[in-house]
Amino acid sequence: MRALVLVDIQRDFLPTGALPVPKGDEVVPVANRLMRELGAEVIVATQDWHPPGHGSFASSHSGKHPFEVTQLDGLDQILWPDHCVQRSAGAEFAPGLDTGRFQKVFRKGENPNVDSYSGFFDNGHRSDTGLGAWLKDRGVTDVYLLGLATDVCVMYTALDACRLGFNTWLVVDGCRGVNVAPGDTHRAIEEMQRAGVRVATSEELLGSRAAQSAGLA
Ligand code: VGL
Ligand code: ZN
Repeated sequence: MRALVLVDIQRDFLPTGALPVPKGDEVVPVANRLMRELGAEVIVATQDWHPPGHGSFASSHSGKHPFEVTQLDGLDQILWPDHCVQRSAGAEFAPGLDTGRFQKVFRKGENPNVDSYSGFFDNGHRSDTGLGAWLKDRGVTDVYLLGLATDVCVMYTALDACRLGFNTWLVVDGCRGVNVAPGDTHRAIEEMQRAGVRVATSEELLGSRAAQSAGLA
């Protein structure tokens, strides 16, 4: 069983959003096409969903600025601009994203004292969103990941998917990175590959799918 997992494709991560990911809007048509054409039995999305004043926001720490690093509950924490505040427009899914195909949405980042980059666990691996068990209950063995941002939430979601024993694919053209430091996206892809994540383009995945159903592969 295959699951398509769309990570944090939300307004605040689009180029006009509060925490802009360059070209983040370009993942929307890739996500829509894969939802239509990949034939994954399971389609889910994650949604960054912070309470106002979340501990990952620079504005919650006096004298700190976005992209500085601090400590939060014993963990290194990059401080971000306020983003994806619960029920705000910025937390909504990207315009044009075909959310009607989502079977379930897993929200993360609700605990004000810890950030949650992965769609499976918080950054301290203390609490669980339920995504792993939900996928396993449905017999999912293969996870196809795309979304925003490659070097933050997509990477941590992919590393956890591998650790949980899913065959994990990164749909590389369906992701864009934030690149707080230049080269972060490149390094993130290498780190995912070292952990066992396979990297493919949507064309490759759809091509092999077409070849399979035509009996050619
Ligand atoms: C993300 C930074 C802060 C992401 C979420 O979705 O990649 N990045 N919160
Ligand atoms: Zn966040």
